[in-house]
Amino acid sequence: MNKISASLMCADLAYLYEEIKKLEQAGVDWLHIDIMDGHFVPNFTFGPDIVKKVREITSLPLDIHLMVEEPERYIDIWQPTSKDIISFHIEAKSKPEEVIEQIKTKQSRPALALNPQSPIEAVVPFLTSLDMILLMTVNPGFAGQKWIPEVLDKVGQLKKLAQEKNLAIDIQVDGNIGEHNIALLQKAGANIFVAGSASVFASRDYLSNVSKMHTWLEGGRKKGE
Ligand code: S6P
Ligand code: MG
Repeated sequence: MNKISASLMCADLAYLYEEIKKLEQAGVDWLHIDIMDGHFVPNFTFGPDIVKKVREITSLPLDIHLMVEEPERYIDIWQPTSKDIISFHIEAKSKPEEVIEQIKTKQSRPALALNPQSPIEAVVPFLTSLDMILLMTVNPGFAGQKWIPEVLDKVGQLKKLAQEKNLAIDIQVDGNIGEHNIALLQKAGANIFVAGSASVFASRDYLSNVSKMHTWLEGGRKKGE
């Protein structure tokens, strides 16, 4: 099932509560929260305390994207729910199998993220233990970049692999998702779309922007379906 995960990095952060309520009313499926450490990527965004607060004020699933070295240091800082998903990068310094177990121990859902230049082969050994693979369509760190179309092939490769192995794994794409690429990415096999400056946050009318996204997706989907 297609899902829209609205990237809070693109919201008006001075009004985070109101923004989250508007996103709920607009019918987004998940809230995407980028956590950066200034090492793995050259930027900072949200930290675990914000995640704790957001967890208190919404029942939407949280889609936590850790762009950090040593992700194991950050997973126990808040209490996720079983609907939440936590992605960490295969390129980060960590032992992926241990981090996956740590996330499962928190009763949450583990995912691995892959930078545009990293090959799909890097995540293959972990596929059966994961709920989702996040394929970056921009170099991580900043919103508002141009997508890297070569990632389209990787989406196709991953979808094929998942089908061959009979795995019902979600494929998420993150970075400059919009009208220009969403149908292509969906056709290649992606089903979770991180929505940022080129879609949900393209204007202040989130309700209309979410409806537009549904019309861009093949087969569409009305709010509430
Ligand atoms: C980028 C980050 C993303 C952005 C997302 C939305 O490092 O992982 O989640 O927030 O890409 O922004 P945009 O403008 O690319 O759609
Ligand atoms: Mg992200």
